Amino acid sequence: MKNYADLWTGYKARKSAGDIAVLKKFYLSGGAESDKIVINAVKELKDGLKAMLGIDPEVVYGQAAGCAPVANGKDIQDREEYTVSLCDDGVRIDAKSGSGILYGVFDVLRTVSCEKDVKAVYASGKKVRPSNPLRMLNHWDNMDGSIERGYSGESFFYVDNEIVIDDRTRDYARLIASVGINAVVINNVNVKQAASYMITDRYFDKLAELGEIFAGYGIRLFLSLNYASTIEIGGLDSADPLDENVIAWWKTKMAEVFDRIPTLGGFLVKADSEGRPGPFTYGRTQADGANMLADIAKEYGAIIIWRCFVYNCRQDWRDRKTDRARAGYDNFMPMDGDYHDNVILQIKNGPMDFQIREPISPLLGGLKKTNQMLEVQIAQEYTGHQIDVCYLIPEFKEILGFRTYCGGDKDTVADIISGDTFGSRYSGIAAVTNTGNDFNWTGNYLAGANLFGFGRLAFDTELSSEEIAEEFVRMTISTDDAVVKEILDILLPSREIYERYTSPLGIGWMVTPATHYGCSVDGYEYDRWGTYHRADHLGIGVDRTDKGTGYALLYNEPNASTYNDPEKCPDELVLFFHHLPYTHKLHSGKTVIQHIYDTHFEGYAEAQQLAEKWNALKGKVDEDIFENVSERFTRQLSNAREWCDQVNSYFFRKSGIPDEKGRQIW
Ligand code: GCV
Repeated sequence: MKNYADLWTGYKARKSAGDIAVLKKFYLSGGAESDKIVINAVKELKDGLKAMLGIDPEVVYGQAAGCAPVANGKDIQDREEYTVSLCDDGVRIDAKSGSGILYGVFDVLRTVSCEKDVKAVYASGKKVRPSNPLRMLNHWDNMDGSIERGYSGESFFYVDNEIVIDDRTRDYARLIASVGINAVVINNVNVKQAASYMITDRYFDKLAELGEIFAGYGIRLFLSLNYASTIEIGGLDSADPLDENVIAWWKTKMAEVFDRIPTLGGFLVKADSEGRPGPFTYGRTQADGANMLADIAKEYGAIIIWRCFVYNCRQDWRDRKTDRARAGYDNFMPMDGDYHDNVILQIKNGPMDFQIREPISPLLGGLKKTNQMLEVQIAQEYTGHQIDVCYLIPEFKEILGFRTYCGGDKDTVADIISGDTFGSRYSGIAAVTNTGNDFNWTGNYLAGANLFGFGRLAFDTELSSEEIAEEFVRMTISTDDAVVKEILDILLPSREIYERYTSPLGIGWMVTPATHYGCSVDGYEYDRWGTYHRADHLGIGVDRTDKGTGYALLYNEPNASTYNDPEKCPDELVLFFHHLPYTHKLHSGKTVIQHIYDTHFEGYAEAQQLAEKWNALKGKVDEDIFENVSERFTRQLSNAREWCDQVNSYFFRKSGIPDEKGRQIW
């Protein structure tokens, strides 16, 4: 008996939709029969179809006789794309690599699992090209087994500073490959203690084994790197990127690392951030640091992913000039074009830090000559700790759809990170993951929708939030139409509901310091982290206009003018950009203070409705799932009530303005 759930790779018995005879034979072309990814793909196909429909398909490699391919070789430009089509006596999957075959197989299994009509779905050939080259999960797992910002148990990669490889590891690779993930960083970006020794003989054998397991599912292994390894494990007294001894040390080290872990794709680096070491210590730029490592890694076909989350975390709260939101842009933009071609800048969104609502980082659409990827967070650090239901895919869709006006037709964030806008060699999207060793992997079973959804969206940014949520529900909870509808009605509005009962109008941050769960309006107000709401008895918000920190002007036009003007700025971001009186009228027609009251009362009431909806599903979904989510809802409601009452009371007491509707404020 496994001590973890199979989630969407559980493959329970399914009703056959339409004529399924075609599933008895598969023609695979593109990957070699002996390729371990193809071997895994075929096993998955056979296991999945057997469990769902009782079919044991025959698998034929190469061209099917009398069955013309829908897409020819020329059309298949990317090695991971695939085409699934039908022929007289079977299904064919055409690809250029084992990964393409694997993704095609998972496409078919998803179709069957969602009880869709196979013949209808693939009648005219379904060709899918991944939207993004890199589709990555970043684990913030520590080697002692803890997880920074983890809300679903301990790490399944580490126990007591040792790497664990077991059935769960293999099933994790299957699970994430099935939604299209092709890269994974297995250790926290805050690389300390034992993790600094990942690049030593102590861990090479296990890492090599892990890398092979992932490679069998088309996933490349990456490690977070301690920038000051030369000092911490190398015995040098410097980590200056221009120092010859430092460079020589890294040359020897990387030769050893790539020899011992041949599948390693490269490194993720958090430098000069929140106490982590970096090139600034030596008066060098971020580009100096990244390029030094990248030049050495290049020989091994590896890449350096360098985070842009560099800011002053020791700010004086009295200082109104320094603006944390600007920091990424100010630190990285001046060197656009200087980063070498195997460096990728990983840009956290938002520009502050994964709040429920922030504008898009101005580096996206600012940088034009640099490989870049977007970083989002499915670990619900500021969005409810996987206690509160918060389906994040609608937020990610907004980010991806944002027009940066960086020039040309292809100017959305999705265009940029796909590599299309600037013809980048490397690009993509990473999520700080929400997994742990809890039975259901993600703490709240419904948080699995974010893991599933991130992968699906990263693979195909055209998919809608609704489609993704529906696939998740059908594949993991129920295929009953009525149940599916109820759960979609919980998931789809959950992000906006969470936003309504927490921080208003883009201001963010009113969270309990350190844990980041629960309300504490002034928790960070007089602290060093650069995260302020600046509320007084007259108004609230941070002036980031040309008269304030100037942040709004970092955007391309017309975004800069829109954000700079409170009359044009979208309501949901207005306090991010402006300090406004409580009596300021929003586009909605409400005043700021009335908006605060209304949204908080509504958000709490809506959270109660979500819980009621879930409770009505008792007996209609698996008992374990029901109990898990039900228990979380109990905690969500008490959290939502605190947020509602504390925020409303705080602003009533500051402003002295009563609620127009006379509801109870404490
Ligand atoms: C991994 C925030 C989090 C930290 C995290 C950091 C980062 O500050 O609170 O836990 O550290 O972001 O993204 O590096």
